[in-house]
Amino acid sequence: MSLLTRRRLLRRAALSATAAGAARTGLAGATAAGLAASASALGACDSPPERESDAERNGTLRFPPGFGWGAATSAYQIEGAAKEDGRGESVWDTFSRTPGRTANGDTGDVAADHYHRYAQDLDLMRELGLRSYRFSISWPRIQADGSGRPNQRGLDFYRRLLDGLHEREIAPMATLFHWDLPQALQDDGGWENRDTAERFADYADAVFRALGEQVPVWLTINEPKTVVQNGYLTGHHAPGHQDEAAAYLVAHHLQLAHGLAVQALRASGVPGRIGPALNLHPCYPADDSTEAAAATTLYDGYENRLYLDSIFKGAYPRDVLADLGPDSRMARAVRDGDLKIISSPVDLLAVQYYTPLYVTGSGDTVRRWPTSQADWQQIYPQGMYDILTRVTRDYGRVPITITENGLPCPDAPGPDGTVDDAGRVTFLRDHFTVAHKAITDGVPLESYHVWSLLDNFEWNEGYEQRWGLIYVDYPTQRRIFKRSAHWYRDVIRRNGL
Ligand code: GCO
Repeated sequence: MSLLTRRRLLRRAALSATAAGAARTGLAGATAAGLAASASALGACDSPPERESDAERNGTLRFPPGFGWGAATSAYQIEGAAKEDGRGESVWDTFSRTPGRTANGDTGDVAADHYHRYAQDLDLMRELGLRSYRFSISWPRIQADGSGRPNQRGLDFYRRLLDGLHEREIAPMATLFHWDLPQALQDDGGWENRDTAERFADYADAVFRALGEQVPVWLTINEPKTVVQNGYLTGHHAPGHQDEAAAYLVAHHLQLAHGLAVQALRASGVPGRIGPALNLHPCYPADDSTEAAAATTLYDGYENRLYLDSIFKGAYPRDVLADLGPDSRMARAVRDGDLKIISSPVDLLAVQYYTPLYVTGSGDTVRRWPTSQADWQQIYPQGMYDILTRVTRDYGRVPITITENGLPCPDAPGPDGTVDDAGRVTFLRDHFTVAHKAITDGVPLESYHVWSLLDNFEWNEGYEQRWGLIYVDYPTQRRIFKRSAHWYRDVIRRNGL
C-alpha cells in the first residue's frame, strides 16, 4: 500500500472517529482556516437574510421545457415497517441495532413510516408539484435472503407507489440498490463475494419483469464509492469494516453488479432507461505546489475516475491500480470480460453532488468553504458546475440527471408551527443557478432531485440531521412543509428562478 493510500486510510479513520461530535459542533478537526469557515458555516442554516437573486427578481433563469424537477429518498431511510410483509433483514438493520454504531442508537425500524403513509406522501409530492420522484427499492423486501422467488407483498408495495405516482403525473425513477444489502448475502461475504453481483443481477431481473412497465428510468447502484469508503475503509457505515484490501475488491464487485444489471435490463426486453448513480467530488489542489497537483490527480482517481472510467471507458484508471499495487485483491479479482460488462452502454448518468475536496501535497484534505451541519460538506456551488462540465468534456454527452443535492439543517418548528429553513433556500438557489449555467454551457442536464423529500434516517447520524424539504415530527409522524418546500414549489411552477 502506498504512502498516500495509507494516509487516506488513517485520515478517514480519524475523521469517522470524530464524526459524531463534528456533526454537532461543526468544528471538530478544523484547521485555523477551517475554523473561520466553520464559524460562518453555522450561519449557513441560520436563517440568513432572505435575498432574492437578480434572476429571480427579473424572472430570467428559465430551465428547458419539461425539466424534471424532483426530490429523492431511499428505502431504508424512510420506509420503516422493518419486519412487515415478508421483508428480510439487511446489513443496515444489523448495523443500526449494534450498540454504538448510530447516533442515539437510532435505527430505520420506523423511520418516516413511509411504508404505511405513502399515499399521504404522494399527495405531498403533488402539492409540491414534483415532476420526478427518485426512490429506491428495498432488496430484502423483494428477496428476504437475497435470492429466490420474489416476495409478492414486497412487489405490491412498489406497484401501489408507482400507480400513485402515475396517477399524479410524477415520473418515477427507481434505484435498485441504496445500501440495504440482504444480511444473508453479507453472511456469505457480501460484496467481497463475486456471487453477490450475480445475485444482484437476478434480483434486478425479477424487479424489471414485475415493475418494468411502470418505471421509465432505473438507477443501478447508489454511490458505490460510499459503500467502499464508509462501509469498508472507515467503517462508519454498514457493514462496518476497516479493511482497505477488501474495500477495493468491493469496488470491483459493485461495478460488476452495475454492469450485469444493465445487461439484465436489455435482455428482459423491458423498455426503460438505465444508468449508474455516482457521487462525484471535484478535487482541487490546496496550494500551487507540484506535490499538491500530483496528490490531487491521484485523489481524483479514487474519488471519480475509479467509477467513471470503468463505466464510460471500459478501463480502471492506471494510476489508481498502480497505487493499489499489482497484487491487490481488486487487481486479482478482475477477470477477462469484466470491464466489458461494466462498460455496457448506459442511457444516462446520475450525478450526486455535495462537496468539493482540496488536497495538499501530503495527500491530506483541508477546508476552504463553510460547512453545513454535516462536517464533511463544504458549501461550494461552483463545484457542481465544475463536475458537470468536466464529466461532459471527459466522458461525452451522456444525458445527466442530478439525483442528489441538499444540506442538513437543525430545523425546528417555530412558535407559529412553521419551519423557517431560509439557509436551505439560499443553498438550493445557488446550486440551481450553477446548474442552469451548466445547461447553457452545453451540459445535457435533464432533471434535478433535491435530497431529500422528507427528513429521514441519516445513516450513522440517525435522526440528528434533517435533510428534508418537508419536516417530519417523528413522535407523531406529522409532516410540515418547510419554507424551502414552499419556495421550491414556486420554482417548479415557474420552471426556474
Ligand atoms: C447518499 C445518500 C443519501 C444520504 C445523503 C446525505 O447517497 O449519500 O444517497 O442516502 O442521506 O447523501 O448524506
